[in-house]
Amino acid sequence: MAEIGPNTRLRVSPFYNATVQDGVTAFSPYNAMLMPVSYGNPDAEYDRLLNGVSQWDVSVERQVEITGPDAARLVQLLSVRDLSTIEVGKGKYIPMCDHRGVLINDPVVLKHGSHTFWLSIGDNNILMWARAIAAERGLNVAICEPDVSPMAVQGPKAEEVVAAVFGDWVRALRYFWFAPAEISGIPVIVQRSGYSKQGGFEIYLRDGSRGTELWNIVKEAGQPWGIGPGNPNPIERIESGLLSYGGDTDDQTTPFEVRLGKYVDLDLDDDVIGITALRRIKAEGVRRQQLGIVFDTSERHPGHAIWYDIEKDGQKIGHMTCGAWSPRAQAMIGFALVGAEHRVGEAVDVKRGGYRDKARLCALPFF
Ligand code: THG
Repeated sequence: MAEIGPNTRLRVSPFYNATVQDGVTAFSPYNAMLMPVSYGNPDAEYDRLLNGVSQWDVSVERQVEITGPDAARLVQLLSVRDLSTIEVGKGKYIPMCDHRGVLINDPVVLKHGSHTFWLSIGDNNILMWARAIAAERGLNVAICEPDVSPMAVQGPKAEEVVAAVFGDWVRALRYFWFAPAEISGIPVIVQRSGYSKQGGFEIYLRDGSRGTELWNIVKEAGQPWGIGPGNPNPIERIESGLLSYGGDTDDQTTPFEVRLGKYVDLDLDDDVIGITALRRIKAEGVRRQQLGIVFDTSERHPGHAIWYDIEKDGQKIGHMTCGAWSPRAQAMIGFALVGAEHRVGEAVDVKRGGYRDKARLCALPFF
């Protein structure tokens, strides 16, 4: 088997050595880094996330730091969600669009002060985008990628572990709120957040030279609750209806098509990038929608759906953008990106390689 490993164009996570020590078996490229995606035991990794606690290297969630007198202005120009009421110390999930209203990222924004923000980004170059927009609009800001690397601690026992490391004050943190902290002199930000619906925290490491230390502190503290390594879980996130930008979206996808319409504020100023396009799209009618899809057979298929065609009565109506065997549903499930005229309950076919599987459209989330 050929190898791909860290090099000058594939940056190393501060937790890389720790994840290798913990038996990582597969990576996926993301923001020019390697994200661990398996430790070789998918059933245990899923079980830990649902019933215990799981530790993830998500340093690929890079931060774009925007500071300066026009920082708040720039962040609002980049986001189609209204940020006028966001408080210092709180995060918010914000769709970002290009001038066509097409989704280009769905970061979590963290407001550190009236002139300091981080965009915690998905897989796309927002550093370059933010700098270009700032320059074109003549804004007084500084933009950089700081030395910050998130680690997620997710699952019903995550709070016990994070409280054991940082103290009981973390129990009072509300959803998406964050605070600076330190452990053994390692500077971090602790936030109640994360890419799962099982609860938990993200610990943003602020000194990349201390990744192994931080990883081992959390691992040690989590032993009483059976902590183990994991990653943004492909099964749980489908069951929970969490969007994967770039996985479930293409170069035409608007926020309306993928259930992010509730985070779009159409009465924002016209200079917010994408907002005039989104108003027009909304008025003309949205073409596609994201629904769930569940296979009729309870047979467990290997592999993942990669934009399999979905047909109804022999006509192509869209794509299955992701899929997994769900232990909770005891069925193959996934997301369907189909024409807006289709309805929950409709019977469809999925063309999977040489096979044709019978399936049904359903509501999201599954759980
Ligand atoms: N955490 C942080 N940064 C991130 C991610 C993260 N950057 C990249 C990627 N993940 C961005 N994508 C998401 C997708 C979903 C959520 C967060 C980031 C999320 N969504 C909730 C939901 O859809 O129910 C809550 C949204 C809300 O109510 O505001 O949490 O995981 N730091």
